[in-house]
Amino acid sequence: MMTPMRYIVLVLVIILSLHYIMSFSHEEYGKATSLDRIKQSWSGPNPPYKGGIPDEYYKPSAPVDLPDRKANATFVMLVRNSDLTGILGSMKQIEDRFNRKFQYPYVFLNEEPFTDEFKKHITSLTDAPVEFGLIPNEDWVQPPHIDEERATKARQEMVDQGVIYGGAYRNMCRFNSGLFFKQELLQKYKYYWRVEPDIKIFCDVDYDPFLVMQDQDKVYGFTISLYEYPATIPTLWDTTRKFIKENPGLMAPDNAMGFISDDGGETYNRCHFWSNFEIGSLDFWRGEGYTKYFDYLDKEGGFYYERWGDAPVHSIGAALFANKSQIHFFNDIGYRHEPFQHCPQGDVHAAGRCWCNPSENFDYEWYSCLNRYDQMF
Ligand SMILES: Nc1nc2c(ncn2[C@@H]2O[C@H](COP(=O)(O)OP(=O)(O)OP(=O)(O)O)[C@@H](O)[C@H]2O)c(=O)[nH]1
Ligand SMILES: *[C@@H]1O[C@H](CO)[C@@H](O)[C@H](O)[C@H]1NC(C)=O
Ligand SMILES: *[C@@H]1O[C@H](CO)[C@@H](O)[C@H](O)[C@H]1NC(C)=O
Ligand SMILES: [Mg+2]
Repeated sequence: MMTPMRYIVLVLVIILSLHYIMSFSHEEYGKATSLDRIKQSWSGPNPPYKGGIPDEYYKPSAPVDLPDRKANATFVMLVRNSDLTGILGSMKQIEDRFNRKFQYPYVFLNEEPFTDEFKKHITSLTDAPVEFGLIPNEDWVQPPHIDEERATKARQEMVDQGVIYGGAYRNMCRFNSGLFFKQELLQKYKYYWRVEPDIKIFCDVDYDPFLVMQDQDKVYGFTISLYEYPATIPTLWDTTRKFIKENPGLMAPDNAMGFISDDGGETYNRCHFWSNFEIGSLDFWRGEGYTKYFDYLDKEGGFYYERWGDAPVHSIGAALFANKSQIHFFNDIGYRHEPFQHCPQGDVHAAGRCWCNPSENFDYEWYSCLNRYDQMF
């Protein structure tokens, strides 16, 4: 005997099955179901948006007039699948303020495979090429020469001192310091723009910063600089000094030592470029000076025995192995990564149609290093 409840369930199952079968077998029926509409909205290239309003109300975008000349460059985003919302926000701003007109490609990197959902949302934001890369395990995890017992103890000591971030953060810092530019998908590029989740781009970027780098032989560009927490880098400078002594001749003749040291290299003043924003040369990191420097630091183990960040490591690398004129302050790029922002001042503000408050600007706050950069010139 069938109870009334079982009868209802049976009828429901039949209706749902029919619906499911019809949605595949009958095209028109399938289009009417919401599941299918979502699926269609995800398949690029992206058609112009039409929301069921009569055509006369739409103003179609003019076709993009691509520049005659482009640099050999890409955006780079290291993110987790869980960073999707944050990176979509960043990417949308990059597209609207800059890349809609320039169409530079994107490279996404992750130590885990990106999900299909992640890829569909990301590719729907741009018409530029997007590639998704999986970081090889050996480029991500703690290398075998690290003494785990010593590393665990160091992590615990830092937690006790209230210095946060655990093991995964250390992998990320090491990867960003010395391994991102070695990834397969980046080999075909010379310049990169690093973008993190949840940033803000305040102004229109109507020119091509990559071409500025390329044409003017720049190797590193920044918007914000500041002091590093001493607890994360107790031996970084001693290690750097040892490296310099053992490798004379690698330093650039007109280097930016003045930015990182107030006494000609005796001590590190802890100034660094904030590396969540970087427009830089991949070939510079791949060059002899920085390659040897990173390998030396990596062997020393401070990424794990302390918490060396990619910001001071990149900054010291750029300051030592590049001429100071090759390090560029992107004053006209209004930028925020919590909790600091660079908001262009004066004429630059209006010219870029910036939406930040000019009085909220980190440039010459007491914790900023921009004045030291200025003083070199
Ligand atoms: N794939 C992957 N990306 C990571 C991981 N940890 C951090 N990232 C990315 O690395 C970059 C820096 O990480 P954040 O957590 O933003 O570090 P932070 O900027 O020092 O700290 P916040 O102030 O929290 O932003 C961001 O682009 C993150 O999305 C990780 O474990 N896996
Ligand atoms: C772009 O730069 C990379 C790295 O230097 C190089 O291997 C590649 O040949 C360059 N591509 C073009 C089109 O110039
Ligand atoms: C720095 O400038 C000098 C000339 O002043 C030049 O010989 C050298 O190649 C430059 N260094 C780099 C890294 O471009
Ligand atoms: Mg961040």
